[in-house]
Amino acid sequence: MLFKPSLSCVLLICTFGAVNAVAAPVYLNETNISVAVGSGTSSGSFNNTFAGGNTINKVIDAPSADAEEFHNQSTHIWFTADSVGGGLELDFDFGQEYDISTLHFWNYTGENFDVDEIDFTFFSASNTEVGTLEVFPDLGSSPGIKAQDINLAAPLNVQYVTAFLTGSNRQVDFQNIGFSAEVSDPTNPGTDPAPVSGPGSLGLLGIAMASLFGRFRPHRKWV
Ligand SMILES: [Ca+2]
Ligand SMILES: [Ca+2]
Repeated sequence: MLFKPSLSCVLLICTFGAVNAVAAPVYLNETNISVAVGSGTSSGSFNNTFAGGNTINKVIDAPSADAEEFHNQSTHIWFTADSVGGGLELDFDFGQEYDISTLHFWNYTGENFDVDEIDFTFFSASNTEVGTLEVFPDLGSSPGIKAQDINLAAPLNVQYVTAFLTGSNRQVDFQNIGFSAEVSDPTNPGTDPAPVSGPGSLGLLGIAMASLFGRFRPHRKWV
């Protein structure tokens, strides 16, 4: 027996596919976001950070979350605050709203220079503050520095991120900051749990399947 699924059934299955197609996190780096030194940066010195024509873009130049970097003047950022509590502010613009899931941080390998704390502030596309987080990263791996992956309980719908990096001894030295994130669902106000890949989309599939099989129920003839 041949069954013809209804149009609504086909549409629902397509919707399920589309919802899940946008669910894969992407790695954000210099190809899809921008970064600048923020005005909240304390008085201090950038040492050799910008020597040889280097720019702050080297904080987002890792080609992937798994990339390895070696510590040299072309790869790292080194800031020394004038006083304890001072630090470096970085302002990220994602270009559109994302739901961040993971922070990737390539720290310096020794306690005398590494980053000890990162204070994040998150903003929506309308530049409204939507949350803050404190992160205390580990020392970087040695000799090749690979990222520590930190699950970030960031708010949804984030376009702008401010990161304030400090060292307990005024030294702030690291290689890269990266984020893995999904493009936000434009219909989600940003205050609800993440809507993708969950019971909601499975529910749509369930409705579709019910619609499909509902059409195949044999017609019983009551006599
Ligand atoms: Ca770098
Ligand atoms: Ca330190």
